[in-house]
Amino acid sequence: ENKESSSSRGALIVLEGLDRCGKTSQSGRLYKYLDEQGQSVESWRFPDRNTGIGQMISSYLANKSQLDDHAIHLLFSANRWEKRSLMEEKLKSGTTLIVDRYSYSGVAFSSAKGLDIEWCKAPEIGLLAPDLVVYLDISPEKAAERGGYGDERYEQLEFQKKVAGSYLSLRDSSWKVIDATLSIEDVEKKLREVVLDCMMTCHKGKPLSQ
Ligand code: DGP
Ligand code: NA
Ligand code: NA
Repeated sequence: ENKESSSSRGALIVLEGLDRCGKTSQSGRLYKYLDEQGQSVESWRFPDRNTGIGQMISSYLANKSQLDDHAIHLLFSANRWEKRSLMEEKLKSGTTLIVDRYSYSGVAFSSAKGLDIEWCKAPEIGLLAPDLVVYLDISPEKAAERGGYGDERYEQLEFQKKVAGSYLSLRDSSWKVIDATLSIEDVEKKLREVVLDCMMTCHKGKPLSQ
């Protein structure tokens, strides 16, 4: 393999967590920080609601359309697949991607509905493997107290409790877990630490994998 290109590629950094855990503001802050450091970095999110598939997902989440649980699961997955080649291109050209939700959301949310977990994982196989997964940890009860909760289909306490359980069973020792109930600044600081550590050490020399 070509050592040079694998050591100069960007890092694939994924943020996961329950709704209202603060992922979106933290990915914005992290993006701004890395960008100001002169890094080549982009902030992405899934679902990407801008594509045709993304618009179907968005309409489903807003309760404007109904879909079979398996069908919506596959649409979420397809939404990641349609961005895969661009993702690979960006990473290979040296751009670090901060991605707000990825395959773990797919598996956690759909298996929380009762779908078989192995069935949920299958369509994610072959997507690019993250270099770092950061889980912003908050209890479903605390998340529910935060503003804006309840606007979309999945933002309900009982369902989020199930999602939390699914995430717990998906987590492995490589995930970095940050207490999302700390102040915004403290979460930001801890996030920077794990991300800089990954960018300086863990993804260096490691080829992109699936
Ligand atoms: P967000 O834009 O991050 O608020 O995500 C929208 C909602 O969709 C949120 O409740 C999490 C959920 N979600 C994200 N990705 C997936 C997925 O792949 N499958 C399912 N079932 N739900 C997902
Ligand atoms: Na949300
Ligand atoms: Na689903």
